[in-house]
Amino acid sequence: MIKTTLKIDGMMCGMCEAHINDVIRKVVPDAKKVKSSHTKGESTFVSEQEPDKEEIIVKVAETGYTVKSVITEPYTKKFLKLF
Ligand SMILES: [Cu+2]
Repeated sequence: MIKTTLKIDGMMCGMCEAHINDVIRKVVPDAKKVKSSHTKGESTFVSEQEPDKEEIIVKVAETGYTVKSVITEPYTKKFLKLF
């Protein structure tokens, strides 16, 4: 699993967040935990494969926003062990 963090310019409200989430789901059909925050200027999601960064940047730009950076990192579920 890969966690992707997008730094995005131009999100102003919840509608913008929804637009970005829609773009992410279209470009990365298996994306899970899709979340966007206009206050942080950031979107995150988790997917099985490394996403196509170029396509995300292009599609987000077509929607009217600017991707400033794309960061991917291994996603590991955190387990809380109770004994
Ligand atoms: Cu908005």
